[in-house]
Amino acid sequence: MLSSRLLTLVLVVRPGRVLLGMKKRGFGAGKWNGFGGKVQPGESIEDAAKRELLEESGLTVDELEKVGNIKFEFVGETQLLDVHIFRADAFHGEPTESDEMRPEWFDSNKVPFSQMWADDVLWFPLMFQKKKFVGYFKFQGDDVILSHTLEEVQELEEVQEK
Ligand code: 95F
Repeated sequence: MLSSRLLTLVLVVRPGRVLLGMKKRGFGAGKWNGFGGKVQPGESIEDAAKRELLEESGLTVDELEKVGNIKFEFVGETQLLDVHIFRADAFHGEPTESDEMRPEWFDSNKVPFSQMWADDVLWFPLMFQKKKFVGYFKFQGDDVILSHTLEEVQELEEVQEK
């Protein structure tokens, strides 16, 4: 029996560009990623996504588009990480470095996949095309994908938030 933990991930996109943050400490340190983190008890997933985006990048958004849901298993760990992925096409504020993240804009065709989680290269193209997707990745350590599934879907399913 594998319990799961809800996490959020937000990609801020401008025409031809994407904002990524260099994770400065903790889980995923040294990797570029979107902005996100843990959903707190009693908080909706979307509110958590907006909160973490603000805390880590200094940006606020009026609207987030749900784009994906990926469940990650790490061999030897008992918790499945259930990551809800959002895209923001508009925002307020200026990207600002936080304790957690150093933000930087990248051209969409120069995304630094070699310094990112190994799954990202597989689903960023879908995210850029505004396609919705669900997936499952089984990692061994932080860098090796043992197996995965990834499929485009018409609609993302509602989540039981508890
Ligand atoms: C991506 C991840 C992970 C992986 C780290 C934890 O916060 C949510 C995002 N996150 N993001 N793209 N891949 C393997 C670790 C679960």
